[in-house]
Amino acid sequence: MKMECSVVHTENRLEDMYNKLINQDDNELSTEDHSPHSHPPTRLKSIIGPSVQTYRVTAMILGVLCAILIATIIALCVRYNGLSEKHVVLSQNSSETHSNLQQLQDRYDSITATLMKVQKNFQEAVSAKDQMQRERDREKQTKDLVMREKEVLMKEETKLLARITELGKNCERCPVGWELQNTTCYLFSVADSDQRLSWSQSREECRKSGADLVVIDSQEKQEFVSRTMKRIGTGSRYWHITGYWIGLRDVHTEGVWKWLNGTELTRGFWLDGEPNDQYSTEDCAATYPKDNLLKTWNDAPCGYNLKWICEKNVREN
Ligand SMILES: [Ca+2]
Ligand SMILES: [Ca+2]
Repeated sequence: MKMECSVVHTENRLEDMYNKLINQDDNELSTEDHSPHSHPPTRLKSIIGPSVQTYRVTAMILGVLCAILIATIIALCVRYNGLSEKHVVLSQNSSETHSNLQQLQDRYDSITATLMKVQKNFQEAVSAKDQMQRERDREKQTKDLVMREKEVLMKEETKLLARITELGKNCERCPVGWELQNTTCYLFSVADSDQRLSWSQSREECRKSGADLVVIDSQEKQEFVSRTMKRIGTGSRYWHITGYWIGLRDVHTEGVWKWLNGTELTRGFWLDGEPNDQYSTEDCAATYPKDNLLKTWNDAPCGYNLKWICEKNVREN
C-alpha cells in the first residue's frame, strides 16, 4: 500500500511539474506571442511529451514491481505462517519427545535402582548360601565324627556283649574273675589286692584256688593269653614289672626249659634276644603284654616280683 501511495504521489508531483512548466512557458510566450488562440510552443511539447511518457512507464513498472513485491511479501507471510505452524508443531513434538525422554530416563533410573537392589539381594543370597554350605559342611563333619564314634561304640558293644556272654558262661563254669577258654579257666592276677610275688609265691597262690601256673603249650593258648593281657593293659609304665609268671623253668638244667608237668618246651614264644639268662640268674619264664602276640616271653630271676596266671579245668556240673 505504501508503494501505491508513493506512485500516486510521484504522479502528482509530475503533474505539478508539468503545470509549472506550462505556466512558465506561458509566461515566456506572453513576451513573444500574445495571441489567445495560438497553440503551445513546439519547444515545450518536445520537452514535456517524452518525459511524461517515461514517467508513466516508469510508474507502471514500479507499480508492477510493487504488486510483485506485495505478492511476494504475502507469499512469504503465508509461507512464514505455515513455517510458524510447523514450528509450533515441532515445538510441541519436541516437548512431547523431551517428556517421553524424561519418562524413559526416569524408567531407566528406576530399572537401574531395581537392578542394583536385585544385585544386592543376589549377593546377600550368595553369602547366605555360602554360610549355609559352611554350616552344612560342619554338620557333615560332625555327623561323620558321630558316625565314627557310633561305629566304635557298636564295636565296643559287640565286644561287651561277647564279654557278657563269656562271663555268663564263666559264672556257670568258672569262679568269679576267671577267664574261660575252651575247657580251661584262667585267672590273671590283675586285682589291686593282688601284690606282685615271686614265681614260687605266685604258684602257691594258684594252688590255693585248686589251680597251677599256666602251661602255654600251643599257639592257641599263647594267643589267648596275649590278647587277654593286652585287653587288661600293662598296669605300669615300667615294662619289666608288667609280666605274668607262667609254669615254665630251667632251674634243673640251664637252657632246658620244662613245664610244671615235666614236659620239655618244644616251641617258645620268646621276645627277641630271650631267653638270655642275664647274670646267670634268670631261670623262670614270664609273659608280657606286647603287640606281637607270638613274641611275649622273657626269662627273669625267680625271686623277682611279678603278677601271675593260674589255670584249672572247668567245674564239672
Ligand atoms: Ca636260666
Ligand atoms: Ca631275660
